[in-house]
Order: sequence, then structure tokens, then C-alpha cells
Amino acid sequence: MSVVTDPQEQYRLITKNLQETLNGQIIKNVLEVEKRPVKLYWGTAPTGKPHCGYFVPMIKLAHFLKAGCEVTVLLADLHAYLDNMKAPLETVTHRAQYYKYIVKSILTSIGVPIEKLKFVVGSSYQLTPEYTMDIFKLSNIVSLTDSKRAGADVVKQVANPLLSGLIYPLMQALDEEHLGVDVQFGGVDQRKIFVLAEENLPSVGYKKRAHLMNPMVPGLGQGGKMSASDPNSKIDILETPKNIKKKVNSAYCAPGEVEGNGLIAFLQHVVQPIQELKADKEGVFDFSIDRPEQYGGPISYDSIDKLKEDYSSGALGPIDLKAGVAEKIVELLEPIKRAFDSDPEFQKVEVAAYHVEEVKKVKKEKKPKNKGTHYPGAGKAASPAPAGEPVKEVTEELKEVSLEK
Ligand code: STL
Repeated sequence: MSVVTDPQEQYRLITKNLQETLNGQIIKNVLEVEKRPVKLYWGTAPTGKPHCGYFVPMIKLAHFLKAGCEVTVLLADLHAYLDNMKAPLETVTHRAQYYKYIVKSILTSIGVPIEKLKFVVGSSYQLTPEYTMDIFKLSNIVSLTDSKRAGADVVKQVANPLLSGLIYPLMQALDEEHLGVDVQFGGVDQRKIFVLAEENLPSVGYKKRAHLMNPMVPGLGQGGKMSASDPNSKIDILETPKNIKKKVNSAYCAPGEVEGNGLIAFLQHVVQPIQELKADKEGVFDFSIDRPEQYGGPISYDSIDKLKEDYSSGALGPIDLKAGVAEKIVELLEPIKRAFDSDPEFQKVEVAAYHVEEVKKVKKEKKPKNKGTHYPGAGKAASPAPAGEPVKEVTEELKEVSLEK
């Protein structure tokens, strides 16, 4: 991957394919006047399991690195916890490490050098006295209504909203200062938090940052939705080829409808940009479908617009589109699956992050009855947990896993 050094070319690459840029002048000033690398971060809250949608921000990280930016990935563990405890405290550290493996292996799989990419775990600085004091300062400036509104598109909306949902946006704003960046990047769903940061950081003596927003790309579910409740609407990064084909086959894909079509969106927002990055050339596109002879034989496209046109007119139907896209996804995920299969540490982190409940259950079934503290051999019993604290059940399997690096 060749690095771009011309400031105008850098700016063009930094903002390529974005839906919106706020305060782009801040970026131009760093490039043209200060003449130094742009410092930028992307935050992700390690809640669920990363899926194919992760390729979309990864492509932008590739653009930023190619433009010579200093890129930081924030593994926002406390945010995952503050968002209605989507990740329980016991697993959030492991999930953050799993996300780090996924980000690294996706970027490596698309040929992006990651030596310069920095990873920061949120709790490593968000529990310091300075950061805590900043939360209190900001809480004296931002109203309840403004913080609630800022989080509306990001924090899970529930019937009885928790105080944590109001702290979440304040901390995301403060992360810009504490990570020492010029720019924050995210999906356009982050817009309200980005605006909250721009409007309020100056009131606590910090500078206003630029904000870069990716479009929301439709998924594979009904109406292009990706929902946690529909496992078929998301393809896990480590999904097997068999499951990939099954999920793509069940994808919502109305004949003739290009708008909101998750499969066409994937070709446009993932497959084409990756091919451009790999070829180091704009506008390249190469997509072939191994269509059976009786339905017209193999087809290939060198332009996404032509593919859209054909899908619109019916010259390309859902069955053939699905077959071609499934094949492409299998091809994209293959090197990542290989990295996972050949790295025991990666595998251990996956277990600790997502299979702890299962491991616990198995152990529980095997556990002998509690015979009380006075039977012979009871001396080794662990001391009880302090009141109000859940008893931590560290299983044998997990003790063997060395996760701290
Ligand atoms: C999600 C889903 C998603 C992005 C985020 C969270 C972002 C979290 C975040 C947290 C702290 C930051 C920046 C971003 O400073 O797509 O659940």
C-alpha cells in the first residue's frame, strides 16, 4: 500500500466515500499549515460479536493509514458496559481483546500494514482522577435533555432508561481530548454525540475536533436491517462457508430493487473499495458470478453501476446475485478464518469473550453438592464474596487461559 503525501490528495482520501464531514477545515489546517500527520480515532464498543459490517469502517481506517494519519482504535470497554450492560464486566476485557484481533486480522487480510495502528482500551485512562473530574465538569454544562438526545441513536433505548446512558455521550466527547486527537471518525449514527462534543468541549477548555461520518450500509435482514434478534441478518467474521451461503440465501433481496439491498450495498461499500485498495487504483471493480449454463452461463461485471442497472431491469436476478456475493464473502473471510485457526491465543480470547456462560454451565453440572464448611477438607474453601458482590466463578478452563498481555 503506497502512502499518499500531497496534502490535497491526503484530504481527498481521508474524506473519500463519507456521508458527512464536520469542520473539515481543522484537518486541512493540520495538513497544509501545521504540516504534520493528522491524529484521528475510531471508537468501538465491544458488545456483541463483530460481523461483516465491520469491513465498512475498516476500509476507512485503511484510507486514513494510506493518507499518513496517526490512527487510534479505541476499544471502548466501559462504553460497552454503560450501554445497558450489553457486555458484562466479567467478559468486557476479553471482548475488547477479541475486537483487537478482529480489527488486526481484517486489515491484514486486505493488505493494510498495521504496524502504525494504535489500540487503546478505554478503561486504561477513563478511570483516572483527571478523566473523572472532566466527566463532573461536563455534567455541570450539558443538560439532561441534551445528553439523552445525543445518545438516542447509539445507546439502546429501553422503557426505564438508566443514568449510564447519560454518562455515555459525555465520556465519548471527552475521549477526543484524552486521546489527543484532531478528528473522530464513526458511523453517521454517532452524529448527535459528535455535535455534543463540538458544542461542549470548548466550555471545559478543550478544543473542538473535526468529525468524519460513514454512511449506514444496509445489512442482510428484512428491509436491509441488521438486527440482534435475527441471526440470519448478520454474518459473523468467523462464519463457516456453509453458514455464509445459508445466510446469504435467506437475505432479504427483492427482485429489481437496488435501494436497501444489502447484497448490492456490500459489493459497493466493501468489495469495490477493497479491490481499489489492493489495486492501488480508483474505479476498479471485478465481480463474476458462476451462473449455470441453463440460466445463461457465467457473467462478470467491471462496473457496479452496470450491475445495478442489470439488477433493476431483471437481467440479473436475486438467486444469481446471492450466489456471487456468497462466494465473495467466503473469499474475503477465508484469510481471517485461517489467522484464527492458526493462532491459539486468538482462539482462547474468543472462548473467554463469548463462551464463558457455556463453560460455567458445564462446570456447574459437574460440581458436587455443597456439604457446608465443617466437613473434612473444607479448609480450602474460598472466602465468601463481600456483600453485594456476585461470587466470581473462575473455572479451570479459564484459569489456563493467559489473556493479559
Ligand atoms: C456501538 C456501536 C458502534 C459504535 C460504537 C458503539 C461506538 C462507541 C464509542 C465509544 C466511545 C468513543 C467512541 C465511540 O469515544 O457501531 O455500540
